[in-house]
Amino acid sequence: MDYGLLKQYEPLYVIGHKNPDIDSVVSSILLCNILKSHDIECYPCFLDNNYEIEEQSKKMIDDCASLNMKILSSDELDNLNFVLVDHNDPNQSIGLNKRIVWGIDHHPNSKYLSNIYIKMLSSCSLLIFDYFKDYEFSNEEKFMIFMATLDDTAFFKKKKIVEKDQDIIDRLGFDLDSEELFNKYFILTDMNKDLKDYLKSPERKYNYRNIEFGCTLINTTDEYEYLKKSFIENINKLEGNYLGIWTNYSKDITYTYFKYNDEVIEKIYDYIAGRALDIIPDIYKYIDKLLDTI
Ligand SMILES: [Mn+2]
Repeated sequence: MDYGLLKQYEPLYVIGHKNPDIDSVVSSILLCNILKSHDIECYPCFLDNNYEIEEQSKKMIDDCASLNMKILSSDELDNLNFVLVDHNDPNQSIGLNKRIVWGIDHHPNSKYLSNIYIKMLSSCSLLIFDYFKDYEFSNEEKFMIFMATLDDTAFFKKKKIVEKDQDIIDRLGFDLDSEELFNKYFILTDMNKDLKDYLKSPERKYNYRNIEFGCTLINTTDEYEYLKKSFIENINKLEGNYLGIWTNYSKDITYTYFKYNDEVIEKIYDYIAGRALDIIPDIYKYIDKLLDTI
């Protein structure tokens, strides 16, 4: 890490993605703590719109971190120097053509930026913990990382990802019952709400090789399995491309429906699949195949 180079761009504004989750929040706090320990002026920040923290993350943040984010207004972004955490597509935060000095992320590469360090670990917080080996993380910081990793891995239920990172997670030193924490914090999707409303306002938007698609996640149980059919029908009716993800936590199965050019492709994972680390890479591969065979 070239701290001298980063110092030339201070003050740095460290920012996660829109609709931030605990991983975006914790990653920006941690990275600022680390950079400050190298005498670099920096601030964890949010934008003044679309930075409402997700409900489940809010509960978890309350129990592990103190929020002290700088709020930036959308019209002052052009003159600031940014560091991105927990995303590598600037469309998911400050927009294109801003001054992005560096970044660290655990999502598949959107290929918008070349100066972002990307490695596909369970959470960006965990990646920061593993990457900055010369920094002495406090117990509070380690607990924040543990909580962010719990959230990003559906409380370690995304087994494929977690197994790969088990050694790093163990180094945090928390031997807590993840099932108990799942029951305490995990919020299933409210199925009393109209599914169409969830689809109409996708929580995340992707743009890969000029193919744009919104994405909605439904986290539910056997009780609402009967609604899956209408979920798929509604995806069919949407305009444009779309990725619908339906996870059944009674059976630990994830169903994905990718609508592209008026066709819906179903892919079923016989485990709880992670959006960032299992599903999106498969979608990107699918898009690559489509575009490269034309
Ligand atoms: Mn994350």
